[in-house]
Amino acid sequence: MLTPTSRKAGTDRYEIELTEFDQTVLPTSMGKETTVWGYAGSYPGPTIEARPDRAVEVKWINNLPTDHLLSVDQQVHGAEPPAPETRIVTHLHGAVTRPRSDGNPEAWVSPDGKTAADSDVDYQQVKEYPNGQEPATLWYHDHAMGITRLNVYAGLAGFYLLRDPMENSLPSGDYEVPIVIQDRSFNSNGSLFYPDGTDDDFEAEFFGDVPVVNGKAYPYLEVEPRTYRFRFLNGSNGRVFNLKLQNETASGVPMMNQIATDLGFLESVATIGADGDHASLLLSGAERADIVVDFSGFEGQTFTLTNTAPTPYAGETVPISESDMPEIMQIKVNETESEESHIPLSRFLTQINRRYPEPDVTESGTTRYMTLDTGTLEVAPGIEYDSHFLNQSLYTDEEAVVQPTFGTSEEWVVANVTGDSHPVHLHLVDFEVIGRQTFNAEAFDEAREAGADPTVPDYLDGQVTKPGAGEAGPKDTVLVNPNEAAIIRPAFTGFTGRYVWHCHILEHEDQEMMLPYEVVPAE
Ligand SMILES: [Cu+2]
Repeated sequence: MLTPTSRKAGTDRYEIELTEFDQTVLPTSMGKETTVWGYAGSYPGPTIEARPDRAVEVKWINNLPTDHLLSVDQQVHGAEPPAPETRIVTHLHGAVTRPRSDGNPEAWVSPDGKTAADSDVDYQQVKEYPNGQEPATLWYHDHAMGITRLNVYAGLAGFYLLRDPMENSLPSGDYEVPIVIQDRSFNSNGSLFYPDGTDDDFEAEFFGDVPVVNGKAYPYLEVEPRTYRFRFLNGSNGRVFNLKLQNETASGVPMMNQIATDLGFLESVATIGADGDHASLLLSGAERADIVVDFSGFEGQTFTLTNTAPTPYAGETVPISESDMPEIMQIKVNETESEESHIPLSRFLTQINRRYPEPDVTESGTTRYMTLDTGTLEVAPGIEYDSHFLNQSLYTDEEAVVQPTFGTSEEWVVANVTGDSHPVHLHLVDFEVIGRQTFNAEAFDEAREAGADPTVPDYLDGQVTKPGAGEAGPKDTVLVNPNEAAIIRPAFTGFTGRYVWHCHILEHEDQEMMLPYEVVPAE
């Protein structure tokens, strides 16, 4: 946890330096250090603690080397010369901020202070986070145009916990553990491996072969036989996780009790495990799940957090024997007796939800049909790369910028016309997942290729499937599987101005799977 540089007048101020350093990521027994990028000398960055309605200001200081740690593909939009190799802009994922503090991908800065010549949103070094929102597990990570996948992979991510004092009645202190799960690959000397980007195509999406949790490869966590609160975050570039506890020493596993989603608390506990609401915890890139687990009665036993999501993920899981990353981490329960008392979870949820009622928004009546697409992009005369898009548009297409009205909610139907699942993230807002509907992507795409100008609703089929219990809370990221449309209801409150929405597979985002949108004032 990070201590503010100063606290005054209702604001906690921090100065956080981004630097390159060596850290022991691989098991100590291997004796190899890994060069990473981090915040305040740490990968992942230090956890920032904040409370609702008390502002935080962070001066993000780019002291990284001018040469990137990883190979920059200059064919990617935003990374073309003369853009400096090393550029950063920090986005606080899930935060309600003004555009200039949002971490707009164009509002980057280089170590020597260069900024984009013609950015939609001006660069601002000190970012202001008003925290005027429901408590939630936020996280900060880099978002610089065209190199987000490289900057985050190099290590630029950390937790930001927006916490109400009422949460002290949950397991806290040593018994509350933020857990960011990432996948990484390593060269034999211990350095990070990422494809070098000199191929004659974009890096479609990258999956590492080593599970890294909170900056440690193949980790284990020792716990006492009591209740813990785990704040899970999938911080991978492209990997989806489907998580479950498995008992290595005896039979039986504790239930995982989910109390919050990306951006706030559930109305009631979602149970995950055998006979639970969900058999496993599906977590795509950038999604968070706040989970309470009771290890009492499991003294001396060892659990493995297993993963059965294949790569790439397309809506189906595999048997554990076929998983390419079957084990994420181990949890060893020791024999330490300790006192504990915490409020029943259902009572806590009732109380906290009463304290943070849903904000008032008017339904605008606007429904927007969005598509997740693949296609080709001409990177040089006569040279086409395979790429990913939203609404078959480029980031720079001004006509693709939708303009929701401040203070209203809209219905977005996000239809997947590709063969992979995509976690779709909107900046600024939270949304309700209304449900998912079958979408005939192949017929839609054929009609589109034939120039028939098809509309999404004509290819939606059957009932809307409601979200599962673990998804029935405030969200900022939603996974959309192939042959499916996700229906979400974003509420455009907080601030007006320009933000972005994008796929959170970072390689896709760096291609063209990101568009600006603009919240406009009510007439
Ligand atoms: Cu994607």
